[in-house]
Amino acid sequence: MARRALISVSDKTGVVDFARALSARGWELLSTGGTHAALESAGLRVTAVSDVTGFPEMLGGRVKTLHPAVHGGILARRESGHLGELAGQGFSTIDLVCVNLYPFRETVARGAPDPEVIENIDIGGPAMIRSAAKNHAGVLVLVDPADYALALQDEVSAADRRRLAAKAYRHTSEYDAAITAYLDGTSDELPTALPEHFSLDLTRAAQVRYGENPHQPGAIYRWGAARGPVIDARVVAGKPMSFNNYADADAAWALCAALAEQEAQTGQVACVAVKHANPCGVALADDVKTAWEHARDADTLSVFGGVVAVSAPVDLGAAQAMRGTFLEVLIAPEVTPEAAAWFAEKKPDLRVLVAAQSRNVSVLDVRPLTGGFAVQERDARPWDDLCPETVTRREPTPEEWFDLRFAWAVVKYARSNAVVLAKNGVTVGLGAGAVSRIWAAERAVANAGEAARGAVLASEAFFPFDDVVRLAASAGVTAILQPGGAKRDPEVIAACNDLGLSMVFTGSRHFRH
Ligand code: 93A
Repeated sequence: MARRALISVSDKTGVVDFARALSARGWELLSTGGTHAALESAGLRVTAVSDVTGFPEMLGGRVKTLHPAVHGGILARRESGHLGELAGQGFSTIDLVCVNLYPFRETVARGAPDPEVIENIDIGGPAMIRSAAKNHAGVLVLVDPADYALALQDEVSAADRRRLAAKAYRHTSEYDAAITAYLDGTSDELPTALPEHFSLDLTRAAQVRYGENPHQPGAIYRWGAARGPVIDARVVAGKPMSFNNYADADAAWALCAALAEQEAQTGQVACVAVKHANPCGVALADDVKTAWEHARDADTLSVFGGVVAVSAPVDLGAAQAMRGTFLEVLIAPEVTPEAAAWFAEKKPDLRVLVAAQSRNVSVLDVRPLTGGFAVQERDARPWDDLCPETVTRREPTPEEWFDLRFAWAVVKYARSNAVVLAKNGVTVGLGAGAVSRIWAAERAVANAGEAARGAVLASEAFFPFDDVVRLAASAGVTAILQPGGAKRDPEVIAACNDLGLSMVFTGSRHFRH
């Protein structure tokens, strides 16, 4: 007897081709109303599920496949006892279940009224998926068109069947999690709530020689079909990318993208130098060459061996300005052929990457834990989301406001505790990854030296004491930005007022541990 495939899909993409391929391999096709119509109109021979169950679809489609002829056919163990029982009822086995569910999340996302959302809770689909996944020893379960090709093979291994079953349960549990969030009313307050189960659908995106150190194996992976500016960058010159190069280039490019609005405001371009995942020099200037020179000069020591991102095309002049500095990676939206040729000849080790200017890539931030990992949505909160409020008698000047916003963007990309000093769109001092806030501030002030005079200061988290204010004032800093929210805020504000500084509270903390 022909093997039977039950196909019931809301999203009909690719289903006709798949059904045709199954049919050509001798499978009998069973299908629910809409899918049946789609397959039949493509010229395929399909049996309606209602002919299998002997019942019409009812309650406006709420009951289509919820019938022993369907679930018995899926759930029967492929052994004489169950098969005999099935035959006794006049039922036959179903050997493949291909289902995608009512578009519940999409219906919620477009703000549909409640009755429509409720109607889009799929009952029969998940039931079939779960039945088929339980009986994966005898049934193939497909919830993802990417697996259609696998199902067309003559033999699908037991390991693949089990993998498909796990994927199926993950799929239905994510679906249930979305329904739960909607009914709990949490979807509005927590639009970014992460699902209870992730699809760990990873593919190797690049091979690296080793991990952070030569004795650690490493590799670069991609989440699902996600594209990333660095993972997918074009390498136009230089050696192969290393594990650390990927990490630093990603950090540099992300910060560069975060400065886009301020660039647009002033018609400037950005240059970001990163060392060990922390920015060490960041500058906005009229052209790439000047931006690079300012970013370099912000900390000529640390930029050695750094990774540099720029927001505009690199021409020969800009390339030549990098002559005297040893850099690991340069990443830009474009590199002119002359500049690429110059790099290849004069700096053959420098990896030169051309990346797409994807601005709002939503990314997950993953931290390793022994035996698992912690995951969160990356902190991509834009400036426009904040309500910055001056809490001192003195208001920042327009120039200080510009620099405060710039320093805020930079400090978000530095490891906590972090303090950034900036002046005229250039960082002049940076303290990052310090275990106490005052140490981060001391580092930044020492780094800046005389340049701290007239600079602004940004901190990614609040000040527990007024010590940072006093240090900043003695170095010549004139305005400070921080989230606020500490117990001693009144003392901190009073210190600013005494010393003639402006202070802005953003209300938003940006830890990066
Ligand atoms: O309303 S349901 O929960 N009741 C069912 O018995 C049932 N069986 C399949 N929804 C049901 N389905 C779903 O119908 C499938 O999960 C699929 O998403 C959709 C396909 O419907 P059609 O083939 O009519 O377009």
